[in-house]
Amino acid sequence: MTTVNRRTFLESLAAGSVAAGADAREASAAPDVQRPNIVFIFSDDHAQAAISAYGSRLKDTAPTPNIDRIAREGAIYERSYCANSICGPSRACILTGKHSHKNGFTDNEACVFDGDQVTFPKLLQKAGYQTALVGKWHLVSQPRGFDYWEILPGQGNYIHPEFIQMDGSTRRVEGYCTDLVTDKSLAWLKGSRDRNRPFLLLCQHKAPHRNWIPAERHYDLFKDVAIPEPETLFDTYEGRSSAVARQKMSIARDFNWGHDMLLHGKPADPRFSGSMDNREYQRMTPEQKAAFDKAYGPENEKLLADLASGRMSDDDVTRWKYQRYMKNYLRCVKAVDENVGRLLDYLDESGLADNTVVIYSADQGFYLGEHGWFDKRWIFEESLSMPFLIRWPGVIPKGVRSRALIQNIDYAPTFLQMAGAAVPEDMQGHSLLPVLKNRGRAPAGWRTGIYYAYYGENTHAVPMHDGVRTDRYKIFFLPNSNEWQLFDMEKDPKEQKSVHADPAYAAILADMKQRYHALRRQYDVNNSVIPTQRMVEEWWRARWQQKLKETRAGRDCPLIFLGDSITQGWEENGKAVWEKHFAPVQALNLGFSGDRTEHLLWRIKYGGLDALHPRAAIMLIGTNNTGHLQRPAEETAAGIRAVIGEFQKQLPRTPLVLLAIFPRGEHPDDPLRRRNDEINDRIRLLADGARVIWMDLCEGFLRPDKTLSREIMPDYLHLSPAGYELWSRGLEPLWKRLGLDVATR
Ligand code: SGN
Ligand code: CA
Repeated sequence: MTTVNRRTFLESLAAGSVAAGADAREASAAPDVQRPNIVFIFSDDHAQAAISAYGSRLKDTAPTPNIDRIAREGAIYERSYCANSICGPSRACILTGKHSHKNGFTDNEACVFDGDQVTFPKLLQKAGYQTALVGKWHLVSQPRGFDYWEILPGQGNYIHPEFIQMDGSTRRVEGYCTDLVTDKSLAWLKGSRDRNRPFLLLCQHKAPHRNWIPAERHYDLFKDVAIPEPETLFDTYEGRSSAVARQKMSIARDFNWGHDMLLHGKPADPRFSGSMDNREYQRMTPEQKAAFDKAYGPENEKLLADLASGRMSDDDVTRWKYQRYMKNYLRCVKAVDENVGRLLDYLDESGLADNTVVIYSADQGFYLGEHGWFDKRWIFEESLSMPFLIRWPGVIPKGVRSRALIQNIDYAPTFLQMAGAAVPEDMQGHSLLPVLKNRGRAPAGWRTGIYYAYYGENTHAVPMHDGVRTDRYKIFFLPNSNEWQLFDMEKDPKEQKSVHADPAYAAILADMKQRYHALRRQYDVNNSVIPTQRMVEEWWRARWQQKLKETRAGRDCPLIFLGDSITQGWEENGKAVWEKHFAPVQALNLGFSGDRTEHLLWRIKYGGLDALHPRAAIMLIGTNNTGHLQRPAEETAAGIRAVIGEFQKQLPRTPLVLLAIFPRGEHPDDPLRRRNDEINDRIRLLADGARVIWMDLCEGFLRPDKTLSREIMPDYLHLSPAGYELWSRGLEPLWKRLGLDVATR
């Protein structure tokens, strides 16, 4: 066993020799190595612009001296980005060092973090670190890899929050969340931990997350101050995809009277919407409520009077909302900053500071009125960016400002390398050590672009998109509308105009598309295999909820049909045939128009199908992978393989009838028809004749010369009533085999 003292350990880090592999394992096995402690202070929705060290328009109004101290005594990263700009996904990226499609936590609405995965806390624990987690977690499953944890349930509360304990019980604690998370972190630091071993502490605040409830001591902060507005508060959304205008995160349109604006009662003015109350107020004691009302009451009264007088224009109302929002947000930040100070002070007093790496970060950025928005999700700069400030005495010199492109998937490998532990090969991020020890300058060979993917949610109606940010440009793709967007960040830092169609940018566009595809290849992104929902589309969400209700009712349903619009069409052109053959056996139609393999995959994963105990399922999927985005056959075939895998996971005893994708296009040499043929050639191999039964009905729809007729497929894709009759007949041989009592002709 080698013994390494702190100096040699740091020197070896600086020389880059402590990395993955034998050295690292040896080092981590040594009990007396002075490996650094890691204190990771992590807040929720804290935008770079609300940290004064970043130097934004708010820096003088709302300084953050304690957070800034980390930058002053260490480094601040200006090009620090997340991989997916929402809570759970960002946290999963951090824990695993992998993009969302690899760690499986793509969205906040359905995903549960798979705790069996390799995470950096588990590996640090194995390497001898004591590990602790306090505060917001938001990954649904219980934390693993921690010697001690105490977490907020879900989003948690600001006022007298509950904490879930390691034994699964929940305890309500009196006080203000940001203070309590720090109290508990300090208690652990001061408590019974082994002083001879290094530690990892994740101190994770709820603040400054919506609905922005300050600590009582900060109610009057910024009272008579006008918070500077961003230039784009009244963005008109011209020059960009129409999806940018359609989101529901607008200060003007989407704030609740109670929940966000902290007023009581119901708004009489139509420019205030949303009926959600301020539930944090309801958690307060009578004394706290009185203090709250005393602080906010007069301003509220004035607003009501001004609204009633008719004096306020729409823009005045938006400005008022902006001020109310920002003051509360910045008050929450103030408490975070004070609590960062408390932790830093303790590190000083206890003598731990010298050998402790301190990082301040947040799960994503946030819109502080830019584009007229609150919230995040978009690849635009304010929410793509994450704060990243780091202090590491002896390794990082003071006052470094870095413009290297870094990302949250880098944190896990960085922490592992700091601890001298091996970095698993399948982690997709890169250790930041070579950047940290190079005064923040990107060393040769460092990445020149980051990959980003947001998978779409119902909340705030931001559609799925993915893209790449390089030093100068940003490109992204919106699959729902099949649109590219391109921004020149140097000429248009506020991202006001997409130049994707500007001939002057043709070469840049081509280059950025190439980078986009290259990074997707590098990270192994095949959207056909990534479970994806379409909640942003209202009709899809309504159909999903309706079908989920039917499934959950657990009715006797021997037969289900899984697919896209061709399957959904049993409710339209196929209705007569369905009524005759399938309605009598209580079959269930789970066809969703426009679905691709990734959507069906998501529906099977989260659809509760096991409640139905079906005797068989008939699946037709894939033609939209071909039609919408001309995906390569092998990607779609992999998607179908994934769907089958998920189906078998959910319904291990139900045979799945896999239909060859129906022909499309009038002629046999139609490129999309040929693409489908190619997919069929691949997927027929997935059948085993028992659990997966292959059925190719294609010939039945074709004329002898292999052309399609308009009588069968009026648009050469969807079936006519006669087409559904043919489909039903084609299935007839199955019924006996599957023991189903479907009426035949
Ligand atoms: C809640 C908020 C949203 C926010 C999401 C995700 N609504 O749903 O505004 O985008 O959390 O936030 S609220 O009515 O509950 O305030 S995240 O930080 O967890 O990603
Ligand atoms: Ca968040």
